[in-house]
Amino acid sequence: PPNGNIISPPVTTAAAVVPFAFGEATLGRHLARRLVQVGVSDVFSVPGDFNLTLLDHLIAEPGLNLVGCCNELNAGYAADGYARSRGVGACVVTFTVGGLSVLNAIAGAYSENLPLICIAGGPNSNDYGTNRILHHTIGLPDFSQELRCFQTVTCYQAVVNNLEDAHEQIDTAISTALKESKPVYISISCNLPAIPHPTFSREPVPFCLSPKLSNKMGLEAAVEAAAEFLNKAVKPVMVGGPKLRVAHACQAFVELADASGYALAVMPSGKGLVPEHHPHFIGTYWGAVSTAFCAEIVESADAYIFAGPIFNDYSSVGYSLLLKKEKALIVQPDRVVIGNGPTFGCVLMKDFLQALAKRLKKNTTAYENYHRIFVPEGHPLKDDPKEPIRVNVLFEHIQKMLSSDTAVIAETGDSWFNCQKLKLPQGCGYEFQMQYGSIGWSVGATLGYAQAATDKRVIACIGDGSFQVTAQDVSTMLRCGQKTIIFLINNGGYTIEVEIHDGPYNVIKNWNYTGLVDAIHNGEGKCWTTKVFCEEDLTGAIETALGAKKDCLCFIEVMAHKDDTSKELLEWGSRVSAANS
Ligand code: TPP
Repeated sequence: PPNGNIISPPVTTAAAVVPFAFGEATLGRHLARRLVQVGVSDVFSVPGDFNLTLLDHLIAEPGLNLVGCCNELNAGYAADGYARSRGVGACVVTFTVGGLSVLNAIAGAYSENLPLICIAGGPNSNDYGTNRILHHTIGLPDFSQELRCFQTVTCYQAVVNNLEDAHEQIDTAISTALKESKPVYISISCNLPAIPHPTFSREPVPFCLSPKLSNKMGLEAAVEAAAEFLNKAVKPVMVGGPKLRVAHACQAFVELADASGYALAVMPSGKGLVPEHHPHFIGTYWGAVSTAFCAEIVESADAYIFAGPIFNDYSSVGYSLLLKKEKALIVQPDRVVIGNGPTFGCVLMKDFLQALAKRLKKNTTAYENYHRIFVPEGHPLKDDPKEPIRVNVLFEHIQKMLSSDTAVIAETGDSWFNCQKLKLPQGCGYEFQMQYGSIGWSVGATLGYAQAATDKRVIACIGDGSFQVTAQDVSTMLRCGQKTIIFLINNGGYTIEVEIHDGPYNVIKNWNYTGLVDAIHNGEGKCWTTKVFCEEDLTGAIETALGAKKDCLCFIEVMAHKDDTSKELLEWGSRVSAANS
């Protein structure tokens, strides 16, 4: 695959699971086996009395590892990070207090089209229909509050409070998550996980998913119309968006670029889904904050294919993109829209791109012109290596660390802009949460991603404000023996907010971040921390992280000036601010 995080649909196989011994065909084991069958081998959880028996049955499943997290929000973020690498993730929480705590992470996974199975221990099945008041609720005889909250952030909800329907409910929930690429909610009554039932076969019956198919006539008509539209263009370009992932169309997108010769750009939120080593690659298209010469080529094209875009206020830089609808061919996971003209529904992106590749005339004009006019970006000025570190120097060093054996996790904040400019080598993973942008996401997501992508060393770039939200789960990274390198950028505030609209609320209390991580480490697990004040410190720290401490979680606190931002953030901030007012 072009990049590390380009995943195939989860494989459903019965090979990984073994027949249950007599009496083991319980609801809990059935659920555990189903998780393993769809590709989940780690479940992120926080225990509570409504889910304890369920957890017993999950850990009894040989292929399943339970990862205890410090809080439910991080467990949800970890399942999100895991799903980005594995194609599906799962977390287990307790009734309402756990459920409401994980909601924000589930909403984020929804926004990123991630199949995430959120399992909550629920009330005793005998309590349904009574007017009992349960603990962990707000004190009303109503068990539905948690469910009602999940209805807005999941695509399917199953309340399993009887054994007769449990098999069907669980299978429908899991298959819906995979089909829709969205989170689902499964509540399991706390008294049921240990009970066997004839519907839970002792044999590992495979999990079946019916594939989505394109409408054949619609596909042909869409390809015909698109070919006509594009073959008369003089300098067409292609731009990949974030929904390439959910459409499983990354490879088809590249094949189209190969066949057509078109220039290839990526939207900021699609970074990692389009190969940056491809000869036609021209950079990130992000309006006024695009990488050098990319916006000029895209906006001056006479036709552009946007595959899986999301145009929101942030990706459109405060609605300032210079695009024209009549020049655009928009390909979404299941539909194609051509200019101001027709829309073709029930057409899958992957099928469409593959069929279109056979119909386009070769046109290399835009890409060749990009090469003709392109002047490479400069390098940061050389300072005395003992001068206070500058953020652009930091990222120049991070760039050199990247390879197919690494993956970058970028937290919301100036890291969005600094990481966006990293040129990803083939196979280097890249993840961030641009649509939802919930600060603190990266700590949990790093935990989950590293747990899933054991072949990669994760490099997380996290601002101090974001880290303060979810720092605890560095603890779980250590427990799991992860070797992530965390760059904590200590600039004393919420800098991205400063550039949108400043006030005293954007200054945060300074922490001793390495001291905090040392306290969490507490002598258990492999951990190395250091503070970096100048370039010389940084080169030393990176050398150690990649050398003597390569088997450790390495936490590098970079002391940056509070006004040291990327130039893209300054430009983007003023445009978003104008759109907000
Ligand atoms: N709360 C949540 C959960 N998510 C948010 N996005 C915000 C608040 C608003 N917000 C967006 S970015 C940001 C805040 C508070 C500050 C991030 O600061 P930091 O992590 O230090 O990164 P920097 O901007 O300094 O690079």
